[in-house]
Amino acid sequence: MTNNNPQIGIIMGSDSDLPTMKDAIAICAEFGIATEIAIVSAHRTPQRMVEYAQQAHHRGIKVIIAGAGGAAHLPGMVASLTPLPVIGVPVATRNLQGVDSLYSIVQMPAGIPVATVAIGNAKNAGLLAIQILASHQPNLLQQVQNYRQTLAQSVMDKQEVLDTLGYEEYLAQKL
Ligand code: RP5
Repeated sequence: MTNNNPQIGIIMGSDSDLPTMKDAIAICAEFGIATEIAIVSAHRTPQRMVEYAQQAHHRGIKVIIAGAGGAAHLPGMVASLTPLPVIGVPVATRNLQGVDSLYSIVQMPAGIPVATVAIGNAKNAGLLAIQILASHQPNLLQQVQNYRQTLAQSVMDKQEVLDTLGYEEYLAQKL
């Protein structure tokens, strides 16, 4: 699935990462940002990974979001091959719950950074990519400000309900 003139590349090591990575795709769509989505495995398709990373900026991609689980070499290897900023998403794993993915992605050597989000938090990866684009796109910057206002408003709405119901009834309604 690829939109016209994508600015954000969203890649993942396996289709099994898609249930996690869909949150990055969705938030980019919410902001009207065109994305390019691809399965690129560091281990199963290493040559494809090299080509993707080396060519992305030539196609107009500005930020790459890379999700992977387990050994999770994809974000770091892509970062080593592209001048673009790379955001890594550690995907949760069955045996080690994604701690393995997190440690693998976050522990980059000096000189080749990967901005790593929390385990499974592809939405934040999407938001960070949007904010990187927004730093030089005033309209997008305003959208980010608006988004933050909706977050703040949702907290105030909850406070109002909490004040009205009291905590016990509030909890009962959430169950
Ligand atoms: C990694 O191995 C992928 O990113 C995925 O998280 C994990 C398991 O892949 P599958 O065996 O489900 O294809 O490379």
